[in-house]
Amino acid sequence: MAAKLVYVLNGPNLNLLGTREPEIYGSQTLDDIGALLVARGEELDIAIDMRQSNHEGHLVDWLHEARAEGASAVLLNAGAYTHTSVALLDAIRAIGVPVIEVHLSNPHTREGFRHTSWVGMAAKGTIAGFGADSYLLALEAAARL
Ligand code: CA2
Repeated sequence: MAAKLVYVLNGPNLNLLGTREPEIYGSQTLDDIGALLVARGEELDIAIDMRQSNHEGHLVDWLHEARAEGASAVLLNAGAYTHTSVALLDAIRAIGVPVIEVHLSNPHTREGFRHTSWVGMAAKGTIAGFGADSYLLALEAAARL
């Protein structure tokens, strides 16, 4: 059994990764990124539990579950809910597990509505703009917490 457990939660439309808009989000699928995380997790002695949902409430439930399961950190790419969801902000504050906000793109170089992050108001930190590597860099950060 691995020494640590890290949840990797992905929000709406990220199931489409690798199929559309590769100029913004890259050509790797979410499964490709999951495989990279599992491989790096093995080296770091971290088990990865990665999920995606298009439904806000699922993400809230999974944040609660991360706490119940004793996860040491959560990597969260909440997709567009990043910019709208007080429910995710409240959940992150409630669970007491460090959440690392992850984005493939850099929202600050994009439309103004992406410059506000409710997730970021409660996150331990944010890694954005490095494509699939954002997830791997966030896992490195989680390993050092
Ligand atoms: O850059 C990121 O990771 C985002 O979280 C992606 C979200 C966007 O709303 C955030 O502002 C930044 C959008 C995810 C949509 O994913 C797609 C993937 C492939 C094709 C179309 C959408």
